[in-house]
Amino acid sequence: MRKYHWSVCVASRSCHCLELSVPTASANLLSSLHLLKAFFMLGLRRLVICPGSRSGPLAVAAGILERKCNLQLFTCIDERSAAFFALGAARASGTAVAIVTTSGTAVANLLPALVEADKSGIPLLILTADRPSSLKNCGSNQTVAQERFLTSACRWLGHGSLQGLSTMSYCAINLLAERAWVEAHGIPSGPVHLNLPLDEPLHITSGDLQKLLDTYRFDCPTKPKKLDSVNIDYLGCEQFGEIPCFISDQPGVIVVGPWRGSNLRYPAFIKSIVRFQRHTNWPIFADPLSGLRGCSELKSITTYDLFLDKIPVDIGIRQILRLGPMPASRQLQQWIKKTGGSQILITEGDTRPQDFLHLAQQWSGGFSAWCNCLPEQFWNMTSNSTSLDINSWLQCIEVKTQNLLSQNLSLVGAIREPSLARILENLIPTDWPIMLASSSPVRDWENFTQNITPHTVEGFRGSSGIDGTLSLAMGLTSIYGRLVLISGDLALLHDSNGWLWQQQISQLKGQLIVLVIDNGGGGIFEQLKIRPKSEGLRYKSVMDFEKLFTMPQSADHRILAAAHNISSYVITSAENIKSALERAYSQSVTLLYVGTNRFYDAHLRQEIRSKVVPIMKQHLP
Ligand SMILES: Cc1ncc(C[n+]2csc(CCOP(=O)(O)OP(=O)(O)O)c2C)c(N)n1
Ligand SMILES: [Mg+2]
Repeated sequence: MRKYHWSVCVASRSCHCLELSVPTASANLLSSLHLLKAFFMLGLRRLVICPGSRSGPLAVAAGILERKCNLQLFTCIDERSAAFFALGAARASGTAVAIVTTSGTAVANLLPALVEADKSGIPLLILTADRPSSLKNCGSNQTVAQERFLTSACRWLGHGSLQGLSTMSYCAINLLAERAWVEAHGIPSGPVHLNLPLDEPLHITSGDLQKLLDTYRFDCPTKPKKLDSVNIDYLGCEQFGEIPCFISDQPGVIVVGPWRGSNLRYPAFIKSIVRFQRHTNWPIFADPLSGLRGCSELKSITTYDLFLDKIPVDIGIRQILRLGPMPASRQLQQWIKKTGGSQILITEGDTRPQDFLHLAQQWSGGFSAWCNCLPEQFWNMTSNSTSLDINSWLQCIEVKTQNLLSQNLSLVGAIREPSLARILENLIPTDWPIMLASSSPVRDWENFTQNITPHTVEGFRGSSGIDGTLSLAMGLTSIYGRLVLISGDLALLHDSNGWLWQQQISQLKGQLIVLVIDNGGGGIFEQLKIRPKSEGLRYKSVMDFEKLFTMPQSADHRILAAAHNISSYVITSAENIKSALERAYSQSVTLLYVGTNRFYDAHLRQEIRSKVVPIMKQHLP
């Protein structure tokens, strides 16, 4: 076989340098190295490798960049978990994390995390190795239509030369990398898939690798190259069309959903909302994932899900400013629908339709930009006094409902799920970010917390899957350094492979506390209307609710954790929570196990809702 003169080609920046050359293992490695280096120059700092032979050149190239340029390299045998981990890390860092996989079903396993990344606007870079076109569609092993698997979730699909990456010029590789990076960090950000055919021979000998390492020139940039087309910190008024405006100084309300913008723009968002509320006196209904709860400069209403269905339809609200996606609360959704009025929905650059109620005029240029673009006369207008009255009235209900919660959610004795949210909120230090798994943990936090502490609260509700929970938490921990995950038993079990990350998190000196609420299956389903009213045998003949919905599992979370060398503590009463947390603060990855009764806790939630009724009667406007 003809030897490939890689050293000559490395020096050359010609677009034709490598065309028509015979592929060799060295050429595959050099092309892979060039591609990853191009991403590194654009700002890539973290990469997850899943094992495979076809992706070998990319893996070796990543290993070289780890040694030479401090690329942070993670490894994972399970592609689904790898993608969720990368998603968590990308969410916390605000920059794309790359995932390298081999061909075949490895690629299909990435889809769940990409669906979430797409919906919640988180950048990811998927690099999948494939066979060259000569081996496609002819029965070759592990060769599938992987270039199309991720289509529905990706901002952009690109590919290397169908003859193999090594046949591409460095110039073409640079262009491919730039395009992928720009598309992933566009507005909204999201996943990008590069399918990369690699021809054989794939694997360089250790002797050739040594030669390459001796001669290859590394220039690791400390600052990423700035691309004009990646402009994630600024949204302007112009490119999103006419600015919608409220027509008068009528009373309104601000509804804030989970934050889906760039991390860099968040401080400006907060400033704008403080300014807007001070000016209008409109009340704010803030989702826990909005980051606004506990913010001392804002007065948020947080118990809305408990009382909105009990207030009169017309309380004088004539307009609604909706920021970002709809909060999880069903009562709030119903209330917005009934209230109608003039509604403006502002997203942070996401132009995809977000108003499933079909009531709002959507503008996608970002809230800060919207405030800055509002006409002077809006800011000169004095606030409508009715707004102040409505706000004070709602604040009064908020205080009364919070008092009711304090009276009814015991902080001692047997642990009840709604109380747990309130206890944890007060015990977890504010420098420990919290991730709430989908299902009851996120809803209990929304409804039953006191919201006087400014925690960073994460949740992945783009598609509200219970999959990938533990891997997402591990990914967040890799950036934040510490995290408390609050998860249901099924959600944790769904992603039990996520425990495999503990070794790498420990090496990073990261700390993760996983608090699992084991209520013997999907407690959320207890709220379904189809749930038989009693557990009596009578209903068994109608329907086996446990078998069809809640699906309790017999696996023991503590034994699973122990198999991964993770210590666990069983919390048996509310008084134990503090000491269990304190023990966990000094460890790397810990499981705290809380057993609850989903049947009783579903009743407790209902009971609290019914106790809100008299409060509302006393405080009708
Ligand atoms: C991937 C995925 N599969 C199924 C569902 C539907 N689902 C929503 S909540 C839930 C049960 C969650 O149970 P658990 O984690 O124990 O939390 P709990 O409801 O008990 O609070 C299921 C299966 C989902 N959201 N995502
Ligand atoms: Mg459960």
